[in-house]
Amino acid sequence: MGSTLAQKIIRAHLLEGEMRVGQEIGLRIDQTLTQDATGTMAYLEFEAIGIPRVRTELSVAYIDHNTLQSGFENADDHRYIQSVAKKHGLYFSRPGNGICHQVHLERFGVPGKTLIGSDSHTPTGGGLGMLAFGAGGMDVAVAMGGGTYYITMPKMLRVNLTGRLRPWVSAKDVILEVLRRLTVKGGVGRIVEYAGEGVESLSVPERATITNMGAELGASTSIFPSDEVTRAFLKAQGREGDWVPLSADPDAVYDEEITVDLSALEPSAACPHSPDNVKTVREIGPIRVDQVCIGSCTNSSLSDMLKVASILKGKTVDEHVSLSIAPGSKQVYNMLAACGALSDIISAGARVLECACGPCIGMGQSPNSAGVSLRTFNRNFEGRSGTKDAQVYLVSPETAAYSALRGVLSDPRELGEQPAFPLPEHFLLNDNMVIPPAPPAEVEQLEILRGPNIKPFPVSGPLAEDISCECTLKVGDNITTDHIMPAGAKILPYRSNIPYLSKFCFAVCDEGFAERSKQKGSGIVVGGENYGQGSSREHAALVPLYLGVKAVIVKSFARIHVANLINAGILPLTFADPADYEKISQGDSLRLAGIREAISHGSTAMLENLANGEKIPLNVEFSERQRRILLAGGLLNDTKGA
Ligand code: MIC
Ligand code: SF4
Repeated sequence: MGSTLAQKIIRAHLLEGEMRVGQEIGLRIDQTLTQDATGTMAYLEFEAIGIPRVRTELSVAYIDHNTLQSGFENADDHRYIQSVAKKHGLYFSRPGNGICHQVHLERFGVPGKTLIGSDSHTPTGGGLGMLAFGAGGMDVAVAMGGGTYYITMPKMLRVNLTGRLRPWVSAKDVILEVLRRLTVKGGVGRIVEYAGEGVESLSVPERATITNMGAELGASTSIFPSDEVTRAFLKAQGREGDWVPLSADPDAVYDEEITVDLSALEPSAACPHSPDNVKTVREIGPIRVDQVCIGSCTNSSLSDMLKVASILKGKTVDEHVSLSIAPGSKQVYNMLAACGALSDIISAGARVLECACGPCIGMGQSPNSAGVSLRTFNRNFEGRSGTKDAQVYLVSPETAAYSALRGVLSDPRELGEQPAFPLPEHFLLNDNMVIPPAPPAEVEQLEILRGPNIKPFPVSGPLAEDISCECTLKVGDNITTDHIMPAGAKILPYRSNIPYLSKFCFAVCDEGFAERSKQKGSGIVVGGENYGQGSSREHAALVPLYLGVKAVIVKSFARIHVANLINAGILPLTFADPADYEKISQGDSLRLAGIREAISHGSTAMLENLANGEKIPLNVEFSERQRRILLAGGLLNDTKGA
């Protein structure tokens, strides 16, 4: 029996476990990346582990999220990360060099290698044939120290691509179609592998748009083969030597398969407030648009920007629309300037931003009240833009640019014939914004620069024999990490200051949560399906830990979040019968008697609801490693105890 591409890479990196679906496996990690919003915490944790120099083949620290410096905090954190990188053996990508995933694809990604990053969109690297996972900062810290990365062996889902994209239909429309069909839960527990005759018609940046938004499917990761298209991209990046051909065996067996006919797709949009709420632009109709934002790690490649520039050329943005554009990297920005396309963008009236995440994470450009914003990004969760009642639609760069000119949501196919946008034979190469690590002989005297915003992070104690506390919050399905620990320009500067951050925990759902939790001193959160979907931020576990959350009891969890809860020492429990969700109300007194014993050996634990006398069975099926971490009160305690 042949292997899928992902299975081949897993096999080549397998350190522990067997490749059986649902079993925990341990992988050797070749490369890591961090960004600044999760990086400060990841490096504090790396320092706490105490390994002097990274043991990966390559580790890169990017600065791309917290670039709005309206106080000392972000700049201090950047200096901290820069000083850690130099001392501990990492490359440092300076602010202004671009968004981590775009730069990593251009300059560092290697087919067949494993990569983990403290950002959920790390699977962007799958566009190059890497096996790339988003992970919590603690898992990245461990991998930097040469430690094993653990995942649950996923099922293999093949997306068979047939046909070719029609003019003005884009890679974004491909992944929106996959999201429409599979939903934000459809990828959970799966690796999505793209294959079929349609693959060769997609460039590496287009493939990367698709694997990037596999994060929105909840997939463990997504991957494309490494073929001649990959080779041409790497060659144009001056890195042909990094190329290896990779694909699934012809007789590979997949657990599931869907077919997407590229030629049948049309321009689409994910409607508020979920990336899977997808309709075609025609179906939605010409709704009025207040804002258009082009960029983000999903759609900020050179070809995306050249398409946008060609649509804007010689025109003016509609008078009711604010158009912002953030190229994905310095390479993209430079090349736009060199070929004159930047001038077309500026002349049309776009507000050109630095190459960073920017509006995607609410770092500026929040829309007007109840404003309609078209964005080429990957997430349109409620409130993420910084304006709670904004209506955010996710679209392709082509749809975004054309709609910006027309002032209403518009189908770019109306533009008629599409010019060709071939990838250049040579990208402009200049890595002067990447600072290499110091040679080992020089690190002794290097100082780590810590700003006053860095506060100690919470660490749990060993798991108690019994837990008795109130249900301090009950929420519904598809709760995102943006609900649990919101981001945005006002809050992000405090990612290394958990006490301050805690004031905003769950504020989108319930403004009283933080205060109530502090008063009670401990609590249990109850939720529905796919709890913790979205970002990799471990702050969505560390902040609840700080606020005394002992356990989260839900119908199902998202992959990265459950790993973060375990690492933090919060019990992630699921209802044996999802219908029991109804048997708990916010404010009920709950008891988990003998929980330590159950976590040590058991497969179920009993929750008693003292408010109504109900006895509710919960699943406590964990791997041996996870049980050990939970008993120790988190990964750091476990690592130190080992
Ligand atoms: C996001 O897109 O939500 C982020 C900001 O990039 C996060 C990481 C973070 O919260 O810092 C992610 O996707 O993991
Ligand atoms: Fe940055 Fe947005 Fe990509 Fe997250 S999704 S890494 S905030 S551009």
